Amino acid sequence: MIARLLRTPTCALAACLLPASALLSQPGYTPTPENVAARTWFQDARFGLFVHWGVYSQMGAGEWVMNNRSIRASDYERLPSSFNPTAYDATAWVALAKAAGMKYITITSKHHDGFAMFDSKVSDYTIVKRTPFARDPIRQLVDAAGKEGIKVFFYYSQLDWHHPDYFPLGSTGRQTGRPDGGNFDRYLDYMNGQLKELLTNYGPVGGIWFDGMWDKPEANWRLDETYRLIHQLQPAALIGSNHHVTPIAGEDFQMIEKDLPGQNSAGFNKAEMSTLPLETCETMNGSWGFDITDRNYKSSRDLIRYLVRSAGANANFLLNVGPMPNGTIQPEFVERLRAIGKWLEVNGESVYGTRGGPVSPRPWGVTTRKANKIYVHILDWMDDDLWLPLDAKVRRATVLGGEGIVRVQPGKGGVLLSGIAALKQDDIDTIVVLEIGQ
Ligand code: FHN
Repeated sequence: MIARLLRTPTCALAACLLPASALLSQPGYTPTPENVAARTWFQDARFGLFVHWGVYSQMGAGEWVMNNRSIRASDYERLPSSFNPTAYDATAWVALAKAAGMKYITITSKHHDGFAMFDSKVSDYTIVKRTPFARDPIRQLVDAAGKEGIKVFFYYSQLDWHHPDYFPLGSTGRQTGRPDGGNFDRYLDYMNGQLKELLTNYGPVGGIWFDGMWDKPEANWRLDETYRLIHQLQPAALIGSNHHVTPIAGEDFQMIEKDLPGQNSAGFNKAEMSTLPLETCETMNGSWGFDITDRNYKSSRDLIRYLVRSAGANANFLLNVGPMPNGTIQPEFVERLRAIGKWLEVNGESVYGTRGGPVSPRPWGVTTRKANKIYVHILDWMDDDLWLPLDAKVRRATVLGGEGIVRVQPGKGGVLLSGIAALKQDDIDTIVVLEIGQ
């Protein structure tokens, strides 16, 4: 936990230091009808795959290895020459995401190390030009995902530990040996050039998942220009930025990292939850990028319950894998993804297409809602009775994916569910479905 906080940038700093120019970016932004439709699709999707993959994967020490081991940019540039993921199979990645019940994939197109995992023509620091692999894995992923109806979002790091014009330096990447100088506006022109490529050359894009503004919160990131560019090229592409502050005009969804909405166990999720679509992201062990020593795997049970609690908080869950340098996803992750998919095959109607339910998240569990059904997810409850502060007429109560009789007694300001102990389907989630009506 402490290591995580030490390694995690002081994102909370951003909350008080973003310049007015950033906070007012794309002032007066009104989402187009296609963007509004994309937001609804995104909320209905509820579950996505996060992929952190880059030349850093070869080091087996996570995606921050360049910073954490103070690797000079000129030395780090040796890494691409040995990156040759011969076992990379985009079709297999997409099939695994589908088997997990995921509806979209968010992949790192460029992380903080500045290395483009796509065929960028505005840079010579790319997977096509610098590696023996010499192909565009993101093109392959987009093509495979398109065949299966899976949307692809691009993670893009505004923070860049390699580019000489990313200057003045921010709070990280200070030991990379870059010249003491550079033109930040020229860097932003380069960044916008790459974003134009991503939004022009890869078909319909689910959205752009920005990260890294927290590195230089006081800088003028010219966000209005970048957000306008994205929305002009693809109005339906959703913009989100992991800046850990209240969403800025022009953004279409709000992400939270390693916490459920409204919580702040990670120490940097201090921003108020907005009314934008929400998404929380989490790792399956403790690392985003491949870490060969990190065996701190979360159980399938805990990951499913995190998905349920996310949906109960009206948020999507973006669950991460860090593929190995050969292009395969480690078996511990595959096992968990398949287990989640199996659970969703039976219980998915209580997650997909739902919104947060009328009873706010509680220690015992959460509720989700879709049409005239309220799904009561009983996660941690030992009593036989459960009182729900619910202003609705319950016409019928059943158990999703199981038998058992649920007794429902209306009361003042709510309903009492009884007979819960006998309903226990498994130790993951007992879901009582309340059909409500006049
Ligand atoms: O520094 C990044 C980190 O490497 C990773 O990409 C996460 C994913 O949410 N975001 C930043 C840390 O907040």
